[in-house]
Amino acid sequence: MIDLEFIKQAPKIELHAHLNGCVRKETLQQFALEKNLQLDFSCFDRKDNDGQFHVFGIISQTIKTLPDFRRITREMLEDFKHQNVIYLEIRTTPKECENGCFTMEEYVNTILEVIKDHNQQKDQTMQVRLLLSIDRGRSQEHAQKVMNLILKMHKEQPYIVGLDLSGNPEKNSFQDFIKYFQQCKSLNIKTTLHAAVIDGQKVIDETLEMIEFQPDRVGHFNFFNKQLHDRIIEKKIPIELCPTSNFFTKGLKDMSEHHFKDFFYQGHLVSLSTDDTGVFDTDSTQEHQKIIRAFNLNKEQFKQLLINSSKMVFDAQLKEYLQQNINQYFETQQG
Ligand code: 6MZ
Repeated sequence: MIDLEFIKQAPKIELHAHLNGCVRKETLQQFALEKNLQLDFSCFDRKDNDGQFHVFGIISQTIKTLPDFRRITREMLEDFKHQNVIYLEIRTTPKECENGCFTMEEYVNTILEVIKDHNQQKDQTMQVRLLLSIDRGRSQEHAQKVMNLILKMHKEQPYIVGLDLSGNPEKNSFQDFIKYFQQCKSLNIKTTLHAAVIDGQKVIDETLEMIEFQPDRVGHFNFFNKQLHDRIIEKKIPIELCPTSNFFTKGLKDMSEHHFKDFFYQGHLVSLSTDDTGVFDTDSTQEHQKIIRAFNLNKEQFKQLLINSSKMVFDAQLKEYLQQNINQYFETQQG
């Protein structure tokens, strides 16, 4: 049995974490108090899909200014570093202030400044990269603005490494946004898509289209039939699993039902991430612990899982560094 401290100390990789979903609950409550907002935080106790999207409503009403965004980014980095994460990809939907007090570019630059300060510290053990998200629940106009931003920024900002499709899966469809992802592909900008988050025939059809598009990774992949399962393996598209989030979305009774088992043992690349530490009250250690416990993984399998995650990172230059760290940890700790 692998103990919790061994999992905590292990060099971990986090590939699927939404900035605003990772806000600390205390920080959110403090912001609400400072802004005199009377908000009902009880939806934090409901982890189902509806509950999650209520929480995001509260979050977006509460975290509003550039100093707020700066603070939550700083705290997010501290929290992941505290879990011995050595590579973190943050994703966020670019925001702008309704009355023009800041632009989307200023929003992204604020987050990038925190990331740069962090990455460039001497002897920094955790490297952070940024993905921009298109929110499928929002307009084409919004998506186009995100696209313009990534086109403008990705060359001079090497910490921006990809484009994500997220947001409420009931809204719109992949086809509404595919052109942006095709454009990224043609420019060698990495792509990841929230796929098969919820159940239903419409989602199955959409997921098939996503797989045929061949993004660099997909997120969640909660609901699939044999055709989708076999096709994603055939196409070798790695999956960002988020055990706690997936557990609630799928309504599982026990983590041993998690679809980790349908991919990991076949050698298909999967990684374990938090999705939204604030919403799901979790961290990278707990996500790994839950799967290790549920499937009784041994150290060799845990190491394989981390090595597989390192193969999925969007900043390819760091792969070797990450693998060295993982190998070294398991060599020195094997006992
Ligand atoms: C889909 C999700 C999500 O972008 O404001 N988000 N979208 N599925 C999920 N889980 C199953 N968890 C988070 O961070 C918050 C936003 O991330 C997306 C939602 O659009 C949410 O509003 P940012 O930093």
